[in-house]
Amino acid sequence: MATKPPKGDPVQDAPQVTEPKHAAAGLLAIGHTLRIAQQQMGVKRTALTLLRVNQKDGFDCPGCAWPEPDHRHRAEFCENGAKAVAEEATLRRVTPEFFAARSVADLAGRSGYWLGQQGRLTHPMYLPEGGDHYEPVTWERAFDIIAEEVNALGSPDEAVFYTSGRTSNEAAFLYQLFARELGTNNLPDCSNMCHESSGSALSETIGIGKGSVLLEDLYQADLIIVAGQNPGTNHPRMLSALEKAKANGARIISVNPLPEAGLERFKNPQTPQGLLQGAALTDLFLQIRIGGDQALFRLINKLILDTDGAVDEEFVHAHTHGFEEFAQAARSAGWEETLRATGLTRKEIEETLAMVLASKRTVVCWAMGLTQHKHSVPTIREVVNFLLLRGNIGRPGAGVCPVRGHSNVQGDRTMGIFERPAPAFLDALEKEFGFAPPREHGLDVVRAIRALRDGDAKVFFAMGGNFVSASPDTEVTEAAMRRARLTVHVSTKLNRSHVVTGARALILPTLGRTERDLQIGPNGKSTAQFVTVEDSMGMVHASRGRLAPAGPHLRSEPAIVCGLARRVLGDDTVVPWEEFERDYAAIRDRIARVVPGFEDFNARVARPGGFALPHAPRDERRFPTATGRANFTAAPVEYPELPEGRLLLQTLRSHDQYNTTIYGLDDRYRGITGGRRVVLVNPEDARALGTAEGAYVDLVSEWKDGVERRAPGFRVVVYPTARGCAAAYYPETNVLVPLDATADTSNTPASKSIVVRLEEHREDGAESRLEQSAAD
Ligand SMILES: Nc1nc2c(c(=O)[nH]1)N[C@H]1C(S)=C(S)[C@@H](COP(=O)(O)OP(=O)(O)OC[C@H]3O[C@@H](n4cnc5c(=O)[nH]c(N)nc54)[C@H](O)[C@@H]3O)O[C@H]1N2
Ligand SMILES: Nc1nc2c(c(=O)[nH]1)N[C@H]1C(S)=C(S)[C@@H](COP(=O)(O)OP(=O)(O)OC[C@H]3O[C@@H](n4cnc5c(=O)[nH]c(N)nc54)[C@H](O)[C@@H]3O)O[C@H]1N2
Ligand SMILES: [Mo]
Repeated sequence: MATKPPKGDPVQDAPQVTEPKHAAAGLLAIGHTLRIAQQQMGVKRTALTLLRVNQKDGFDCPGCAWPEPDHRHRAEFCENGAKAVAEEATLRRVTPEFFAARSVADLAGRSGYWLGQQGRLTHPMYLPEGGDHYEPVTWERAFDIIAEEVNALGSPDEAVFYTSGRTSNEAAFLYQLFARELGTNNLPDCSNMCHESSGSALSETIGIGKGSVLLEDLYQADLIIVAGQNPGTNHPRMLSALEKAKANGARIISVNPLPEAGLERFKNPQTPQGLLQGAALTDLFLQIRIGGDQALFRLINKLILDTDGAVDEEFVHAHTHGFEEFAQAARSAGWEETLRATGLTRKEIEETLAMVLASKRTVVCWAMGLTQHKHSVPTIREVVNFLLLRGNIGRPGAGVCPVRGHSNVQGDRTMGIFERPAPAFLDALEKEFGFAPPREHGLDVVRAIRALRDGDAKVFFAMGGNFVSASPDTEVTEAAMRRARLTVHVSTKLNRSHVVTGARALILPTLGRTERDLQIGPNGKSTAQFVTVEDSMGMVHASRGRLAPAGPHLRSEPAIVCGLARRVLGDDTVVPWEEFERDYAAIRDRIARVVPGFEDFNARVARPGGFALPHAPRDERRFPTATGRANFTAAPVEYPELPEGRLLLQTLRSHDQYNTTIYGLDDRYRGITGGRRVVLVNPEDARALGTAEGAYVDLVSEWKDGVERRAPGFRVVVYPTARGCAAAYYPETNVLVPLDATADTSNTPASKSIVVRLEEHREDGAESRLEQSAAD
């Protein structure tokens, strides 16, 4: 058994392991956070910046999409929000001299962590065809290059316009407007890899692809089920809301293959007693097998149906469709199969049922643990069935709560960043601007990769994000990008997508949330602009940065889209791009006329705290679906089949990362420090597979195409995860996710259920299967 770390990078690849923690802090864990922030920003900038996060006159935290309470705390941010802010407000810089000193090949050999730690991009940079170094270019020349390539395409559908979820509403609206005036719906976004399954399941069943609860509902709920989510790391401020709900008498069930520290105990750093003891959050922990959630909810639904008086007959009769068919399917759910699929005990499921039946107001929260499987859409539909059965949608304290990731990913969708736009949205766009937007559906993330791979798409443009690292099947994706004629990234920080390029490449540096955005008005005076965002609960509010920009050459995202559109479209445009660039209020006036719920946008967003978007199921129990009612659905139950001697691998986030941005090498709550190449394995599985704590293995994924996908040199960490289930960090493991392994309907990469085998890691590159132990 290999127990020496592989020769990789000694600083990054020698992880240390201690016991996992059982409690997490929500808001600011003071000492730790300030240290990280000060390393990047210095003392004064840290103080100035952090106090503005999520305040009514401040900027929206570039971390997660969790909403702000109406009565904000003076420090309304968490440790991980502070890290996100520090990453952006860092004083480190990536200048033309930096690029002159390092070839693209050199940079491509560095880790994503190293690239991100170099600092903020300061100049537009250009990699000419055949060149080996990026060189500085003017903005005008950069736009010329893009226009040259885009206008040489056989069809606008050979261009792809990706968006990551930090983009403001204003920038997103302009960006989709530009793509559609150019003539394409190729607008893939990070949501395709994230909550697309939630959107697909919810629009079909309740008529709107968004959550139906507000913060107030969580406070009023008497039962909150948190399934497939790790709020202690990814939505720390949610823990304060859960604590408040508990104080009001709510009970909490967490459904997760891993015991996650934040859900066990929460130490609220804002109260002295919280900091000392913390509050237990979870009343019942269901340590489910990966992918077992649909089976779990199906059986609970059957048990509800079997209990006299448990179904809200009045609601079902008045507001739903498809009950009979669903009930018939649910009644055939069996204990045995459910126990096998979930790995739970009969007693645990009976306890769950008792809590469900005792509840009058239930909320279900979920994130990537439910959305990134082959059967994610039917899983989330089953959650909807569960809530509908007891009338838990459209009344206070109850509903669906998909917890979004990126801080404005929900807003970007509302603004029309979608490859399959609704006809009504396109009609409104057409009416407002007077051009005919394309009607055929465009490419999502997975289809965009295929199009680039096959030479059907030739220009790739990204508004933020790190497409190469975030996407599945890294080798396929990288090869696909390298086939492009031109790749362009509007970015704040250096990342791998800048160094795995098409024949020509551009990096366009942009302002972040924390920075002042001045635009020169018609009178020649510069005026401070603000942007708006929508959080996970459909609240829209303003975000104003105050820091001086990272450099004088940075442009705002709206200004970049305007410059690009003017140059690419030339005289072929009916959109007043100059006006939009000068004054973002003019953009909001158009949004107000195109997007329902934004009437009188400028006036309403001027109110501190902003406003809530309408949500028919929540507000009036109206379900704008095809049937005009909330739809029960009756899909067959699915769960992953695991071949002998294999593990089901989920790829997740450590405490020290934001997606592909690595803040540091520790995963504090899970007791892992100093490295990321670890694989968490259940003790009995480790024994059965003939491996042990501290061994080094390769992860090899098995998929029906027979292609070998290997991630070498992972340290085994014996960890209390569910049987048969393993976990390792993304994006290091994206090489293992086959491009074609996606969720039905939503096409989201199934990055939470990859069948892998472990092989002993050999430095000479030879492969050898682990010996199966006698116990097996
Ligand atoms: N600090 C920080 N904050 C973030 C991010 C970040 O990277 N860092 N990313 C942001 C983004 S874009 C997003 S989408 C969110 C992601 O937020 P999460 O969804 O919390 O992120 P993951 O780390 O992917 O965690 C998935 C959770 O689901 C569990 N899980 C995995 N498979 C299953 C399953 O089959 N069933 C059940 N019931 N559970 C399962 C895992 O054990 C884990 O607890 O966070 C956002 N906020
Ligand atoms: N295996 C696996 N793969 C996954 C996931 C998983 O759980 N497992 N999760 C998926 C999910 S949920 C998501 S959301 C995607 C994330 O996919 P992306 O959103 O594409 O990736 P990020 O890492 O969030 O993007 C980071 C980059 O965004 C840029 N950036 C930061 N702030 C700004 C800004 O204000 N403006 C601009 N223009 N650029 C900015 C910086 O240059 C930074 O390097 O990854 C997905 N991929
Ligand atoms: Mo996400």
